Amino acid sequence: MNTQWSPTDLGVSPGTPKSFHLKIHLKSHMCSFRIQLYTVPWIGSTADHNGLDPPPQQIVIIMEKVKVKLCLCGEGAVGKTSLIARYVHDVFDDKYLITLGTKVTKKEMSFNHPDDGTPVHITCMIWDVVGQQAYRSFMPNFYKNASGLIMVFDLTRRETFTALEDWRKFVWENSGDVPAIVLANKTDLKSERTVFEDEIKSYCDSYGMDYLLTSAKTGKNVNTAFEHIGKIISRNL
Ligand SMILES: Nc1nc2c(ncn2[C@@H]2O[C@H](COP(=O)(O)OP(=O)(O)OP(=O)(O)O)[C@@H](O)[C@H]2O)c(=O)[nH]1
Ligand SMILES: [Mg+2]
Repeated sequence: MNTQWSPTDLGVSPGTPKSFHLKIHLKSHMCSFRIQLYTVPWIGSTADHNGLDPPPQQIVIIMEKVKVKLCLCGEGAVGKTSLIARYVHDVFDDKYLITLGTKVTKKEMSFNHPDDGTPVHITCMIWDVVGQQAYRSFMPNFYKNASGLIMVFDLTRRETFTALEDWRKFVWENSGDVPAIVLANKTDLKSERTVFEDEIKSYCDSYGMDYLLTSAKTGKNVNTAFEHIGKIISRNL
């Protein structure tokens, strides 16, 4: 592209970065980019800028694909880390290893846009956090700027379902009304189930949230769940 712009044409003051969003509909898919414009002093010799005085400013354009922040919440040992591991690496481990602090996993997501069906590609940063209540006071900022939330409970432990409301309040108080879905996990443990679908539906309906019955162990509905929240996020990009 040979177009030449001066900093003023672009509304950029020298030295001040200006950033904005650009949605590009390429031939077959949509990519969302964050663009940053910087002006920097001319580095070449005087001859390079035809003897102009003062030397022109150079404009540097930095384009990077938008990263969305997807957070998980829910009580300890409900399967948050296992769901991420199943989705990102397609693995499952029976051993329980508490998540200490936070862990962020990057995943490129591709799906069709829920409104117009065009293929969408986003970079998703998946934030996993310890579910044990004792650690909650350390993480009020964890959910800041989240684009989406996955609330997880364990179908075999009723108290993890009732605790979802506390989690919802905690997250929404700290980061606003983040679009959320509920995952009823460990559906493979059929005989140990203590929470049933009508209660889950009634809870989710009261906040306009969708829910899915999942199993990190068998993989049931795991990809569908992440793709579903990805689609909800893409509507807000
Ligand atoms: N049967 C069965 N076990 C599961 C499932 N998902 C997770 N588990 C097991 O449940 C235990 C806890 O799983 P984690 O993924 O570590 O739970 P977590 O929610 O990340 O726990 P914290 O990090 O403490 O918040 C582990 O032993 C997992 O193997 C599932 O879908 N079915
Ligand atoms: Mg964990």
